[in-house]
Amino acid sequence: MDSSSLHRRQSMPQLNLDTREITLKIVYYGPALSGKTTNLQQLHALCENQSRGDMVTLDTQDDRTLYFDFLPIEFGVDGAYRIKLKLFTVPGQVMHRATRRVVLAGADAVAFIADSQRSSASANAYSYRDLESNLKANGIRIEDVPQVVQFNKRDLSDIKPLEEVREAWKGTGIPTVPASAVHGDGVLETFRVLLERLYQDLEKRHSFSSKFGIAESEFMDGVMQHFSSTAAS
Ligand SMILES: Nc1nc2c(ncn2[C@@H]2O[C@H](COP(=O)(O)OP(=O)(O)OP(=O)(O)O)[C@@H](O)[C@H]2O)c(=O)[nH]1
Ligand SMILES: [Mg+2]
Repeated sequence: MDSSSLHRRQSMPQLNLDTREITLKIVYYGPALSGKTTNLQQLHALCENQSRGDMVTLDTQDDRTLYFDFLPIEFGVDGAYRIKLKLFTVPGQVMHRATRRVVLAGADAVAFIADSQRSSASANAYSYRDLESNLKANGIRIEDVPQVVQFNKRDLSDIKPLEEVREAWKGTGIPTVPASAVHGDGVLETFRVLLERLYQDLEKRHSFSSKFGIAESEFMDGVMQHFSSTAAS
């Protein structure tokens, strides 16, 4: 592969002007047991019924993802266009590297779910390097992908202080969001921050607002209105 192809994103987001359909693939990546599946389950619970499809989980053993989870979300905005979001999780266990690469292919944005516990620092770092090398194998530079880093499991003890987390990521320009996904905290915020990044990327690469006539605030409101901030009981 020549270096110029590395500078381009391998696959384009599906922006169909004729049908006015926007299909975006979002992948939740991170080390084993960091809470990726939990994030998708919570988003499923927070999304209104008529916009969400069934969450598909393929496949599990002792609650560990073996292949991936998939959550489709789809809705129209102002009767003018449709947004289809395809949310995936990768399996975090080290041995599933090849599966992660396949699931990652064509991702328009990545939410990296880190485990805040101090004991997980090296697993987080390993997984982020694994993300970088899997993107590279797909012809994509990690700095070209819209990202958010979630520091999950803030409810546990012996976690990295947020100042330390923020300091460590400051230089990258990638936003960090604290979360306790199992309690639903920070899940929607992570998703929102990632979508903002994704919109800005679409704007930069595809002049999104002039093609589709959608400003960032309209896009964000259009998406977020389909989610409630607390899960219905
Ligand atoms: N205490 C605590 N536990 C959490 C939190 N989020 C997830 N968990 C738990 O952590 C375990 C693993 O969560 P999963 O969502 O299955 O993790 P995963 O990242 O999908 O793991 P793999 O599929 O193996 O990659 C489960 O028992 C969750 O309930 C959290 O914020 N706090
Ligand atoms: Mg999982």
